[in-house]
Amino acid sequence: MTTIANHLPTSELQAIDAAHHMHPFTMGEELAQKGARVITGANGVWLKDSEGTDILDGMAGLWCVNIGYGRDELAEVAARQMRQLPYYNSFFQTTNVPALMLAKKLAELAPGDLNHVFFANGGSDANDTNIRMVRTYWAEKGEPDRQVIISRWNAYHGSTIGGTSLGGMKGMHSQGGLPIPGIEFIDQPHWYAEGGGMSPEEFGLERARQLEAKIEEIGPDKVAAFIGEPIQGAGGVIVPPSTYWPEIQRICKKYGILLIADEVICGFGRTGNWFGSETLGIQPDIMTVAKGLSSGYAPIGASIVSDEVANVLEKTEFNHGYTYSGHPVACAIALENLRIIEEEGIIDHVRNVAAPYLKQKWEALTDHPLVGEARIVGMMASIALTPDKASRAPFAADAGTVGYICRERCFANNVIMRHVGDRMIIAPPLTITCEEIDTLIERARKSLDECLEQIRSDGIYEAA
Ligand code: PXG
Repeated sequence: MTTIANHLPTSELQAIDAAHHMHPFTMGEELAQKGARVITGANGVWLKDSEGTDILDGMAGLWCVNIGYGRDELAEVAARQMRQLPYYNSFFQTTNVPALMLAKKLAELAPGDLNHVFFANGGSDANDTNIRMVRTYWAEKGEPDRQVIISRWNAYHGSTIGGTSLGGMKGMHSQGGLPIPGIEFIDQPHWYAEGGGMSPEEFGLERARQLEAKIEEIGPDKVAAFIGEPIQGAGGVIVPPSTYWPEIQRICKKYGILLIADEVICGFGRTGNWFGSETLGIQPDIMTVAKGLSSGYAPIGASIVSDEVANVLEKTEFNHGYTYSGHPVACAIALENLRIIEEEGIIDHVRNVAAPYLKQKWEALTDHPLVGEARIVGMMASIALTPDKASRAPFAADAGTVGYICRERCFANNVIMRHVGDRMIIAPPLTITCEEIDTLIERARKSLDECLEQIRSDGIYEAA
């Protein structure tokens, strides 16, 4: 059998990594000098690196390991399925049992009449499916001019050509000549950074009404769909004002455009319900799911589609699909993951235990001199770092400079928190205990203290 060489010295593993492994969203040269941290194992909320250090994973991998690491049941289901049927496709009038059972389960769990599932390998390619699906839907309905999808600046919908185009990250668009034609953007509902003197409620309405203005500008008969994350994740855990989603929903209904909720981060318990759409009061026509669907134990994503959309698509051949759509091993793992979430009451644990406890500790971080606001819904949370709490001012230094320093301090203190610009974010495994939350907060506070000390001594503790 292949030996996975955990026994090599760290420096050797790092040298091989630097020589051959290209990392996503990473400055290769800088990482090669520094050496990547080599993660060799994990259990619960704890990662272990090649030096034997235990690290508290405040990000559940990349927002995905909802049930925590080290669940043998998933390994066993995977091995069993590999022996039974490691692969078969669902292209040519065939199916497999894990795929059809998972589709049924997702139809049960998803809100409203979202009863049909198109499988993908992750969130990006599920969103690629959505682009082609909504455009094909309108063409089949006899409205082929309805091609435009409206999204939001600073949204994240993945990193394929389609996903990057739907996302509103300008730094991503600039690499590869994106977005593709027919994607339009409105501003994000980010009150803390962009709300100025408005109340959050006024601001939420103002941002939602940009959708109506954009539809009128493009022409209502040319708009296919609107896409949004219930709560923006990669953009910085931006919780929209309470007025935002109801107004978006009203506008989508008024113009008859499809609403796509990108649940890749918000799904499977993250916000305290099965889906973020339930927490935020959204009734989508299509949901994108991935990540927590398998708790990251296997790559899998899906589009969950309404009866209306599926009924229209059913009448044509939708020339779309991936070799691994409905992969039996990934589907079997996802089914076992959903069983664990359900039978172990993990969403109740979030709602009744972990989220209320974390909320209290997280919001208390606003007593720290660097923290301007703390936002949290369920088990996704952010804090804004600021040099001036009263004015919500950004730092004079380039956006992200202080956030990066803080993230480096977290890394050194063996807790994983991400930074997005100068916001620090967490999304730990949903199974985290109160004791582990205490450890997380202790390490976060220590990192904030050290960050403050460093920016003072670097002379960058000042407002723009
Ligand atoms: N939609 C949303 C809302 C996401 O958060 C994707 C789609 C794409 O999924 P895949 O499985 O193709 O990666 C995502 C992924 C970060 C980070 O740094 C976030 C994601 C991926 C990688 C990094 O916050 N989200």
